[in-house]
Amino acid sequence: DQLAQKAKNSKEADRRFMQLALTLGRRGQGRTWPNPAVGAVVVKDGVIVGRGWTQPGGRPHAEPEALRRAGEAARGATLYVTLEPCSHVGKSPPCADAVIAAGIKRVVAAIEDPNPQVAGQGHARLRAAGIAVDVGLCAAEAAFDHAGHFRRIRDRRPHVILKLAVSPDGKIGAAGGKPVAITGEAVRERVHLLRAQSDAILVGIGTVLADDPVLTCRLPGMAARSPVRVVLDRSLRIPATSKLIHSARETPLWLVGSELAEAASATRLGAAGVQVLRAPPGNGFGLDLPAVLKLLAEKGITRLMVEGGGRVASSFVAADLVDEVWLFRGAEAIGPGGVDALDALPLSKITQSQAFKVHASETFGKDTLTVYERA
Ligand code: AOF
Ligand code: ZN
Repeated sequence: DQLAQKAKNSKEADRRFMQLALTLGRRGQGRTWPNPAVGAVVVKDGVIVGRGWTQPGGRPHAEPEALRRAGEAARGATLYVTLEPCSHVGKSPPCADAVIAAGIKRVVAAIEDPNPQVAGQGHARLRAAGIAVDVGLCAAEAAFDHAGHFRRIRDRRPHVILKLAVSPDGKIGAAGGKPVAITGEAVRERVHLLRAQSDAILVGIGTVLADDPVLTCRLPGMAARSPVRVVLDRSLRIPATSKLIHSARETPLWLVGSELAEAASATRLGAAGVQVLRAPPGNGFGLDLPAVLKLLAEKGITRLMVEGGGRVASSFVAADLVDEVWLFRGAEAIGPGGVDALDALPLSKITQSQAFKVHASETFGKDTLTVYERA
């Protein structure tokens, strides 16, 4: 039983160190694209000797960061990493080689890298060098955190996170589209953090015309973590006076117009520092939504937050392009005549659907958050 107890303890320790690696990896979310935000921890004789995460822009990778901090202590140590160490010579040398050179004895990886240039070859390379490799610890959590990377590699589109803030009666605005406060300050802060953890944020032109939003992350000290702002603007009619246009030189603004939109508008917008992308016409705000997502993935976006309005939200849900839903619920009803969260679709398309299951729940004072993921 002593042996059994020892094995149990070491399993628990493995889990604890992997949890730390996952937490570290999340630090990079929203700023490592097109690369995944990986976390790594080096442990020697039960003591953490190095921690690392993928750096802004996607390089250096997590493992060399953790190994650099561990220095000589990495010799004979265990490396916990949230994604298979890479084996390809990309813009950086293979992490697997760095792990071998550092003298790591055992690697615990949460999940294999779906990138065809890696796809098991990183682990194979480590094993060939005599390193013990365990794969699969906290795999579900790693898959959730790396959903953007997986989706982009496998389906050539970003992982789509739909954020909705609704009243108890399922509305997102008062009669006549008048904006109302649905949720409180704590929710606002959480939403801004979610923006920072996203590569890009998308709204429809209707929201721009109605609310004139900025869509940046305005948490103290985190302005630089604002996502790329994307507007579905089929005929390129965004007002030159909008806050989005005014801030386009500080925080990237990409407008998606239809292939039919006037070239003159595109030229004018380009001069204002805006990038204009062209998508074929379709039925998501007049644009072909799968084509829009493909364009964004080609530009490197892995995690896309969709933040309104109701028509954009419903188009994404109807096209089955939503992977994760952040449903905030406020405490006060809006009453008849209010604007429905999903336009013509009932909210039960998410809350009562076989397609989604609850991933997590949280409360923010009187408000609540339920996160749904694909079932
Ligand atoms: C790792 N650790 O922290 C990350 C990895 O263009 P490169 O050379 O930077 O390689 C990018 C690929 O490396 C990326 O598509 C993904 O497969 C992997 N990302 N790998 O070992 C890391 N971010
Ligand atoms: Zn690497």
